[in-house]
Amino acid sequence: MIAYVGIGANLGDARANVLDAIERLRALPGARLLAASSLYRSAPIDSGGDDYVNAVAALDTELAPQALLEALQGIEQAHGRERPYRNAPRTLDLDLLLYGERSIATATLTVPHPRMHERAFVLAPLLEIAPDLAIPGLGPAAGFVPQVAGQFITRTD
Ligand code: PH2
Ligand code: MG
Ligand code: MG
Repeated sequence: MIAYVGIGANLGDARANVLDAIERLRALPGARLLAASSLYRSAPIDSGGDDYVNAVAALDTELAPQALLEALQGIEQAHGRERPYRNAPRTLDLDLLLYGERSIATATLTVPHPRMHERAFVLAPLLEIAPDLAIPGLGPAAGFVPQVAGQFITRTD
């Protein structure tokens, strides 16, 4: 199954944290890293603190969605992720954006990520590595770009 993972950080050395997360995804048992986007700097959306560093990775994985989620949470924990309040600044956030064409709604996991199409910090890196991608139930991801044109984001490398 092809899964897409959103990566974000705005606490500590955010750039180093995102690069390390990509390496940990590359090393993840049961998954193969197919692509990683460039790094982007983006203004916080519904969140305080510094600008974020964001990226998106594509994985080919045998892991079931819940197992993949737990693996992502393990990488967050390795970076000392704390959750003092919703959308608090974070050393590392890994969000399961898409899992194949599946729609998933459990107590712990909603896929597609419910706000991904409203966020330039997801769409820009996602479209860099998967320009023709469709979001299940919503249609082509590229179609949502005009609606996020007001959100500050810039590619950094
Ligand atoms: N993540 C959030 C909330 N707001 N803003 C930016 N720019 N980048 C993020 O990764 C981000 C956010 C919740 O996870
Ligand atoms: Mg998030
Ligand atoms: Mg998250």
